[in-house]
Amino acid sequence: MCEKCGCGEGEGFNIHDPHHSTDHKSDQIQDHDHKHDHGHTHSHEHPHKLINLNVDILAGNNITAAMNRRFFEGRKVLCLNMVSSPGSGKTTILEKTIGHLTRTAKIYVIEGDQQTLLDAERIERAGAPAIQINTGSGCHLDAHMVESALKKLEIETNSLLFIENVGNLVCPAMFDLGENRRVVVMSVTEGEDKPLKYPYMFQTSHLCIINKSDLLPYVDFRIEEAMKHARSVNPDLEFISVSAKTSEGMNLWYDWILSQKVI
Ligand SMILES: Nc1nc2c(ncn2[C@@H]2O[C@H](COP(=O)(O)OP(=O)(O)O)[C@@H](O)[C@H]2O)c(=O)[nH]1
Ligand SMILES: [Mg+2]
Repeated sequence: MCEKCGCGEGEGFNIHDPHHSTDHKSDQIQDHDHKHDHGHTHSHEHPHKLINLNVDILAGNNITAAMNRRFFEGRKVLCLNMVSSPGSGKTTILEKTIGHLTRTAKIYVIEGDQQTLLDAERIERAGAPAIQINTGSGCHLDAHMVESALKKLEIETNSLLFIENVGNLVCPAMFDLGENRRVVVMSVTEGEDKPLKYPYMFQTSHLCIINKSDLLPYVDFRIEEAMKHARSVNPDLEFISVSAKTSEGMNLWYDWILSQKVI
């Protein structure tokens, strides 16, 4: 996890508003100061130092996440953090969801990727305002990045905010963004063992969407087996099986969103 790969040490990140795409100088925010003039060498450092640093980073993240959560409460915004491995269908699900729910609630999206504006552009084409955060070499969004994006989005009350996290089943599990619910998307092409291999993501999620059900005839994926594995790490996890391509099951997802009591 993050204390091993060092991703929590805070890279600079870029935040883009596709509405102002002519602004080629898009705001660049350095989220952590990285001075290393400790005045001593590192040769005798105790390995505990690495662990302490990560505790501090997560504590700082949690404070900002709590502020984000208060912001959502104050505006009656339902914030859903969508997490998955790359390519499981998060953006496709969001495109369909925007098309279906946009008359019911105002919808906003914060997109997280290491590079490119591609997903934010897809979301804007689907009809929702989007802010793209590029994390550079970073492998997750953190609460501070979301706080920065919120300042740009000007979210109305009683609305719906989706955060599409960086595609990664490991590090995003560690970072509370202040969301109301975490939704993990797995697709039937990824293998039914993923909840066992990446348990933290499934432990910290409220809903598991199993996507690409249209491909079930072509892959060795047993939905019941995947659900059994996921329940073994999180007995409270809810499940919805969908095909974002054919829209099969998508009504259950829309109903689930509207049943969440925040909006
Ligand atoms: N067959 C099938 N393909 C899908 C489905 N959902 C997404 N895809 C495809 O999977 C690929 C990755 O989708 P994308 O939404 O970009 O995934 P993300 O990386 O999680 O945002 C794209 O080629 C999509 O068209 C689905 O339900 N069925
Ligand atoms: Mg995407």
